[in-house]
Amino acid sequence: MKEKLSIEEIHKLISLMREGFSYLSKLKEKDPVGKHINYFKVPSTLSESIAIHLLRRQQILPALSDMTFEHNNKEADIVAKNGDDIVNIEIKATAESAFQNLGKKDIQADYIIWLHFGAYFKDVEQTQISAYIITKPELYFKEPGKINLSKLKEMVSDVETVDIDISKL
Ligand SMILES: [Ca+2]
Repeated sequence: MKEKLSIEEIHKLISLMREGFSYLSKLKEKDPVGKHINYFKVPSTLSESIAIHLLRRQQILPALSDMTFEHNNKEADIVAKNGDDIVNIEIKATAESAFQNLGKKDIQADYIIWLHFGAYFKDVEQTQISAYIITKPELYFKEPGKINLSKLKEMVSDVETVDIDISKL
């Protein structure tokens, strides 16, 4: 099982990410060729750890409040259980370039939780991120493929959005 993060470790990793973004921003401005440097991806350990804390506190998917949540790397990123009831949850994360690959496993999951950080790592004043929750993604997506946030909102008209204040985690 993958190692996951405590709340304290989440905040530490976020502050390292912000340091990294700030350094890369400086390099990007230092010389015109700097613009070709890419920012880091959101580490999946970070997004999955944030998601499991939010699920356990019922800040997202409160309908699953009688279930326990575990990290898993076989069936889905997070598996919720209550007796024989099993719910598979896939976690996606994006920063500003809001592209994601939807795989077969994502489409077949019971839920996708998409954490959108936007400028969160660049802008140290920003405390909020958004969680988009897609119920039964197979109803909306037939084939695996690339997707961005605006396409998601267009295809999943009833996508549920929850604002998350990371500083209150
Ligand atoms: Ca994932």
